[in-house]
Amino acid sequence: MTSAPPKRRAQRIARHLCAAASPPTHLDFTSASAASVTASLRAHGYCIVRNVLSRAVARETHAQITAALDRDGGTPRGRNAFEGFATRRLYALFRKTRCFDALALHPLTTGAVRAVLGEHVQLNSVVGIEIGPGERAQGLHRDDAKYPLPFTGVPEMIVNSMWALDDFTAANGATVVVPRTHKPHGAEVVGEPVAAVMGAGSVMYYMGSVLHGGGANRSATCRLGVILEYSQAWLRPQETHTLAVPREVVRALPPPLQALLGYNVHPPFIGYVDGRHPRRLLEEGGWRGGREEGGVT
Ligand SMILES: O=C(O)CCC(=O)C(=O)O
Repeated sequence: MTSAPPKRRAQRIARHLCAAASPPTHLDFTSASAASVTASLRAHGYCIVRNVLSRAVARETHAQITAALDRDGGTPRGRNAFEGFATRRLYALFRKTRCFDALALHPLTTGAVRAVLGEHVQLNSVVGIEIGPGERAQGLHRDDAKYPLPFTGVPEMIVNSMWALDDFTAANGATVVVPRTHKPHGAEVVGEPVAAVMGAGSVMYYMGSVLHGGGANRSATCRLGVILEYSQAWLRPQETHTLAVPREVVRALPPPLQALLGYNVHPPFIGYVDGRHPRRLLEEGGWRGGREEGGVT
């Protein structure tokens, strides 16, 4: 038996060492932590955490999102190839259902999001996505490309999470992601796309700068998932939650969720309303209350 030429052997060993040192792309919820998700996100641009929700909770959540999609005559399909002509999208999700209130504050998510983006974050887009049979693959894109900012020299602005409420398979439209196309790697690194195959109740976290897209649905059934996209609180969010979700609904939500929905101030004063902290709008008589010194209160 002849051994491989030294250069090829060295390359093989380097690849092996690299893989051994690299954090796993897939974690189990029972052993995952915000730190392990963050390490995987930084290394690969994405990370799948299995079984964040039990099958029973995933089923119940699926039923509630589907009910919201079907309400009021039903949500129409997409208007363009990006939304998907065979896809239904549930926008203004926090006006239409309460089933993601606690999940938006899940400590695994908020821990990883804040580790990447910093303390001051908000919900950017929140969308239920039901990809129907026959849907074509969505174009690969970067979530942060919606902002007219250069790829380099700007910090990571978005961390997204895709909550699978059906089993995601390569046939039914599992999200497709291209590993290691996130910052600081950049456009020059073109890897092989992989399908984010995962069971219902699992979550894929992914950087706003990683290439990805909804997969083609070649199966006979729909694929339902919900994206909770978080961003730096200094950005204008994709959906204007302060208008999409009525104030009387927001008043009943936990304060950390109110903050994620836009009732926050990014230091020193981005987001004030008439010079006051926007959470004052949610307080009984708060708007007319005293005017504290030293910042937006
Ligand atoms: O539905 C998916 O799997 C991903 C959708 C997506 O990336 C988007 O609509 O921006």
